Amino acid sequence: MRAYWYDNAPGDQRLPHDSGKDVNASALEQLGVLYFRYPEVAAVDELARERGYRNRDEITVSPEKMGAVYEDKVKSFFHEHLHEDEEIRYIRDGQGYFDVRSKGDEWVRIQLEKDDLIILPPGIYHRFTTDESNYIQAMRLFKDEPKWTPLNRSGELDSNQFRQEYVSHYLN
Ligand code: KMT
Ligand code: NI
Repeated sequence: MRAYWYDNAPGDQRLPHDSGKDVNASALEQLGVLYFRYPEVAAVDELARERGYRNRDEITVSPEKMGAVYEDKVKSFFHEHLHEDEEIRYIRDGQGYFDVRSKGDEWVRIQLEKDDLIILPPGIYHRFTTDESNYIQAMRLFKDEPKWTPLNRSGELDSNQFRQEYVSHYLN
């Protein structure tokens, strides 16, 4: 894992967009973003028990796996959104970027690779993209009935209960 301020330069979303200014794990924690490195899947089972993630599946994002819809999928993952539940991703192969909004509403880019696990809290605005390798495989963990429909950012969404709880907890 490496996190840094996104450079906001034009160009493909899959480029690094690296400003060269790092963001450390404790700054991520202040945004409610938790990061773990788990070379052993057993540690993930333990985390899942502790936090009540009773279900999981695997997703591969690549042109080989997704075919013609790949480019559209990658664009849709990159629309800024939130969920009313945690988003938990355990990277099994390849790499990719999660971008999360900072307190000042700037993008922080989080580069993840194999054995990285990230937990995004409910209500945080974020987006995802593959990198130039166009390949990532991830385990998605979730509770019984995940509310992980992406809700795209809008003025109206600011009054969403989960958004308001996130703001009052982390951004004040
Ligand atoms: C998401 O929620 O953006 C995804 O599931 C993307 C693939 S998981 C790395
Ligand atoms: Ni999401």
